[in-house]
Amino acid sequence: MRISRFRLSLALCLVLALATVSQAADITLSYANFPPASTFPCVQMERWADEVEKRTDGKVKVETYPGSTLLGAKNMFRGVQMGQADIGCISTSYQPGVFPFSFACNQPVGFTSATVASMTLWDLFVKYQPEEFDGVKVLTMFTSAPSHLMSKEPVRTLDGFKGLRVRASGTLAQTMTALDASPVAMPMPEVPEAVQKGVVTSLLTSFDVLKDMNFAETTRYETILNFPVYPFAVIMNKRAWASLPEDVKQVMDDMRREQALWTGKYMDRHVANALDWSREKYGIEVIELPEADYAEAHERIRPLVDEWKVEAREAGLPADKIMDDLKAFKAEHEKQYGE
Ligand code: 3IO
Repeated sequence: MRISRFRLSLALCLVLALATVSQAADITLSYANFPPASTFPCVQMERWADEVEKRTDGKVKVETYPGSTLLGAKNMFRGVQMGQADIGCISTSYQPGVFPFSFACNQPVGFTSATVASMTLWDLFVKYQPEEFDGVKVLTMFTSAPSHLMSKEPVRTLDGFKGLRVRASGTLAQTMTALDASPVAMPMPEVPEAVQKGVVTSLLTSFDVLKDMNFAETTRYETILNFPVYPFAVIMNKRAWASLPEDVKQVMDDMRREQALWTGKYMDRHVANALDWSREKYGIEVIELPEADYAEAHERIRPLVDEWKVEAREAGLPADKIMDDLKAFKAEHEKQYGE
């Protein structure tokens, strides 16, 4: 009796030990992100990490570093290329001139949702395999939702933009110059302090940050613009990618388009949530420009597409063809996912 009980517990120990061994991750990857954990680039990061762990049966563990704890906005690309992090998330607008291809989706082309813009960006990337990402492995791409003005003081007319000190990066900064405002470019994590100190009195991006970065408290006047989206890319160190077993690579490759779609859908839902939350908590005012002013604002930013084409051609890209494909993908995705 005593012996068999001893044997039983020994067998149990063995089973448990084996189970523990087979559950322990063989591969640990670090994933760096620049904005706070509450924001959509980090929400999609956690979703990706969880799914990869699940789909590899725990073989891969992803350690996430939100809030610039491993790499910041501006050293993200280089940091990943050098291997300081295995994976990183970049907002392509922070380095004008470095991502001429991705900037196609940063133009005023009339995206009305993050879902359509993200799928368009992804499909364009697959079709063109642009050399701006040659130094890394691209794991997914997505965009923010259309941009609007969030301001400490109400901006009710086109005239109200004159001299407005506004945070905007990439093409969004150019849109503000076109409206005679004074844009200041800076990565998202720097914006709360810049608003607090009065370096800028407003920002131009999608409404998710009203809630996720609590801008609803400081910038209570939101002017509807439907200006361009910001394109993002999730990149991986090439040596880290090459070292992965084939089945793990397959899991990650299979997730690339799906993750773009998941993120776009999450973003569109979340923008609606953030607006409701901000109305309720801080009584924000959502302002519509007079129809003629709204039309003129869009008229004034339209030439930016041609400016992009010049730059894209200088970078060796077939700009007209890319724009034609962008419009075709956009129309296709609007049909599938709605405008
Ligand atoms: C963004 C960037 C970081 C966190 C949340 C965000 N929501 C929209 C954006 C896009 C943007 O303004 C930027 O700087 O990339």
